[in-house]
Amino acid sequence: MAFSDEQSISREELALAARNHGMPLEALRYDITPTGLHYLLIHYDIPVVDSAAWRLELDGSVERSLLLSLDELMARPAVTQPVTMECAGNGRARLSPRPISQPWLLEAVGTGQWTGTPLAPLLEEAGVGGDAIDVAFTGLDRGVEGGVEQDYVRGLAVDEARRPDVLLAYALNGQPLPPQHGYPLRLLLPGWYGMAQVKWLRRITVLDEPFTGYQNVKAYRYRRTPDDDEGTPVTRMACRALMAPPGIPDFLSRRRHLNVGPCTIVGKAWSGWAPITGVEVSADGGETWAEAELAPRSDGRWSWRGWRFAWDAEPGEHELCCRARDEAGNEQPLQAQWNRGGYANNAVQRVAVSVS
Ligand SMILES: Nc1nc2c(c(=O)[nH]1)N[C@H]1C(S)=C(S)[C@@H](COP(=O)(O)O)O[C@H]1N2
Ligand SMILES: [Mo]
Repeated sequence: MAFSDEQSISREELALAARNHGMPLEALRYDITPTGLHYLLIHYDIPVVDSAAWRLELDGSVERSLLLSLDELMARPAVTQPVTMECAGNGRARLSPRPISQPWLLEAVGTGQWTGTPLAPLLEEAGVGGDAIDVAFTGLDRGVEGGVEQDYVRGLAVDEARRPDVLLAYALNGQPLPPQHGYPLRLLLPGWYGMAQVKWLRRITVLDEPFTGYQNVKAYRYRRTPDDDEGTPVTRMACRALMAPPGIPDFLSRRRHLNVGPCTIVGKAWSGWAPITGVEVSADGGETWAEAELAPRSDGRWSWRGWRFAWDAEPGEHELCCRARDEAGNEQPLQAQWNRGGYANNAVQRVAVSVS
């Protein structure tokens, strides 16, 4: 992994950032992110898929392999659930030195209304062997990464793959998956960072040995020191709150301008580890904090939770911050914690506002 100590980003990073757009933070006002506003992350190219010819293979350490068409998958029991998804690299561009990769600031998140069929009954039908350890999910996309030519493949522990809320999703917000979100089928693993949610799925292989593919063993590991080569796997989403920046932006700097007086700050909060228990807001750069009001929990466990905060904006310069905590006792740090891949930087959001 290459690094940069510079603030300015390279042309390569700009090219990645233009392909893989974020969710504009004003879209935090929607409970369900409109499809075109959901963030995007695509390692290689978006495959063009003929759904009539496409099949999903389920094979490996099973009693009987399955070969399923899209119609057959759609004829199975369907579940629709709102799921918040975040890229593990969200916040990467705020680290120093900065890992050279997709340079996300804060916007690599979205909540889709996903429809699909549960994976567990399919694994049951195939008859997963008693010595199964991992399940590999292979996409149709192929590229070169870290000098290694590869299909996009992720491995997952078989017990995690059998969770009842894991879906093979074929629709987003009531429409067939758009090409960029994985048409015709993707894995949906609620609570985990995006890399696990394999798009353009073509094959599911049950393994009786640990999966050792690039995306699990080389990429997506927390390596906290320069000489830690093994690291630990990146899995669930760290807790985070984000606010929709209040007021109006300056075109270039994005600095916010706000009128004096009462202002309602709104945002969303989520954690892949445990339900959100609170969000705090600071109007003085993190010196003092006050509790925000959480919206009723109505959308199920895997959707972000709304929150609001009544602020009386006084004239002057302010730095607004928000931070979330969850039932497992996780709380967002004030300072970023560095790791080599630039994953899971959930340091608090800071929004500079001029009030007049
Ligand atoms: N086949 C495949 N699946 C993939 C990827 C990919 O490049 N290829 N990117 C992953 C990453 S890193 C993320 S963050 C999510 C992004 O999903 P979205 O673009 O639908 O938001 O997809 C994941 N699934
Ligand atoms: Mo990602």
